[in-house]
Amino acid sequence: MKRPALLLVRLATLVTLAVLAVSHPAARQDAAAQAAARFDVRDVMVAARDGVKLHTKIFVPKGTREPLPFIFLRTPYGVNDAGNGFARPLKELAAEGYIFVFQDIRGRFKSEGTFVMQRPARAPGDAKAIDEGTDTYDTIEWLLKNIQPNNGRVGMLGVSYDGWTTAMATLEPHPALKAVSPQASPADMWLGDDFHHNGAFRLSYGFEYAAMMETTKESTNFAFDRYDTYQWYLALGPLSNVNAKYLGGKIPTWNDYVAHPDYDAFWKRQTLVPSIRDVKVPTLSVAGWWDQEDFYGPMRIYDALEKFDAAKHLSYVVVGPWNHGGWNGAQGQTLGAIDFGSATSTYFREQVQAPWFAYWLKDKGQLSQPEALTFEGGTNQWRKWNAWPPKQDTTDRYLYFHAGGRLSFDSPDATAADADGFDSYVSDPTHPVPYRHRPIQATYFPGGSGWSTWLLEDQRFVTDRDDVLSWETDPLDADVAVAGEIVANLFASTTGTDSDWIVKLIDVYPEDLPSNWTLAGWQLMVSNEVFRARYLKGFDQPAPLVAGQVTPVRFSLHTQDYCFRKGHRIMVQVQSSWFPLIDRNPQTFVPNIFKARESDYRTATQRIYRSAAHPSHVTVPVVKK
Ligand code: PG9
Repeated sequence: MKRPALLLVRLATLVTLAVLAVSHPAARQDAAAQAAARFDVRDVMVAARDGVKLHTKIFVPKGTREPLPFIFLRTPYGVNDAGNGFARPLKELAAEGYIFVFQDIRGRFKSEGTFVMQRPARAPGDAKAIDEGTDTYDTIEWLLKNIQPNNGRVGMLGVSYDGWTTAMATLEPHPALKAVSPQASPADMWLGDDFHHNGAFRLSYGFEYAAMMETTKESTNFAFDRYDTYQWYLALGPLSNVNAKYLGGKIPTWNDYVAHPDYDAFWKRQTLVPSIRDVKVPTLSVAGWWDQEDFYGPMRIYDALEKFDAAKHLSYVVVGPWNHGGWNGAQGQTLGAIDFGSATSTYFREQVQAPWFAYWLKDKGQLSQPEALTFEGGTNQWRKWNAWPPKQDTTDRYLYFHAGGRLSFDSPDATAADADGFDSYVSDPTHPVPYRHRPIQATYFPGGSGWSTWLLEDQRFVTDRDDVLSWETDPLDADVAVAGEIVANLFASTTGTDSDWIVKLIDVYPEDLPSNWTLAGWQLMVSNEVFRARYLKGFDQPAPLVAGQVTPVRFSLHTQDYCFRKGHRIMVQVQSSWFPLIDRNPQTFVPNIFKARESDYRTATQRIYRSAAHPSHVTVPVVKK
């Protein structure tokens, strides 16, 4: 049954798009007028090889005589307001002098053709097929011939979807593509980016994004009938109600989630990782430590490129204290409640991104980019590494769980108090743990949403719940800096036959913090991840768990560069729901959770073992002094 209040309305999307930094209408007009004064603007339809025409906006600096390179962005979010980006985030690049080109990708806004969510790369040797790479190639070919004066070189950059179109352009690149910066680009939508993490479905994002992108050719936000979407998603019941009540089978991406619950050929074809077979274009990968959408992707792309980069040295990575696309924000000194001590975004745009493109596209300056440039939270400083994760500079240490909520580097057999061996909680799918404090506004709620900074929220809002376990160290008597991959190693059991395990590594600020009382006792998530246990045998082999059996569950909490300061504590939390970020696990094995019935959702008693035989712990790469 359709409820009238749930009509879909058209709203300007608030998706992080590099070119849409100025959002107030008056400011937008101003920015457009300024752009018109500085550039000759052309709106053209560029034909791709199959005849489909792509809407393209071109900005040539007025009075240009010297041949300039192109900076090219391709987006599904609409290029009409593209000129706004010259105020920021493209300010530094505009000051350097480029011809800017913005294009609506196939099937979106004013471009012809059919939109396919992350259209897979064409198969090797399939010369007749098209993909985002061929559309880019064809456009570059057209630009070189038709837009003057150009110097024959092209650079590409973009955040998220636009980062992904950038990465796709490098698989079979046009020879004129001389430098790229894919930023927060997803790499694998099932393993770790927007739609799933380790097989756990990212319900709120997966639903809202698919509806936004595929309801109309432009962006249309789903209209919830309530402000707190936690309630809406809980009232939704099983996932089969999405099509039955709201989407009516009309949103292709939702239908793909339902048809492909496991890591099958569909998702394996969509990931771009296996298509990375060389570093063909100098690449600056960019990511944010607190990216609420795509952190896995940029790091995975960097890893994949590194396999081919030993001799070439064309691939670099930068990771800062940012959320999704945060390096395009005004200053980047603060994120949520946390102050990182300096204008990290300005620094990136002025000192890293602008010199990167000037070097490759204009032969200007020296390339002083370190292999990996990462921001160490806690001490709030940029660090340079000759590999990421660092290979020789760290030692793996193990933070073990103990009785009484204690966490320490001592293994459990050292303490008699660990004899009882486990901590336990009841996970109830009718009362899931919220992933951020309620009310949980829609992801792109036009009146502002906590979505963009939820990863930095104070975790005290769930610490006292009976279904969240916490272990914490004593106050540290010296700084503990970690740099590299953090790994959760649980020994867990459930009375159910399927389960989600969520592990969070947390920096607990001191209670006594006269320098900033608002942060006293703050529990800041440093790393986190979820694992859907039906995939313990393999992501393409879902299998029931044996109820009551102690099972090792090991998964990456990703890399970090973070210093837990003296006087702070380190905390680990474990829970089995994170709602509605992640859909509820029925806790009863069913072949396809998208088709589960309400009666499949059952309460389960969870145990996390912390005995000598089953020493649950988190591995942290501690920086050598
Ligand atoms: N995170 C968004 C996205 C990228 C690619 C596919 C689906 C979603 C974005 O911000 O563009």
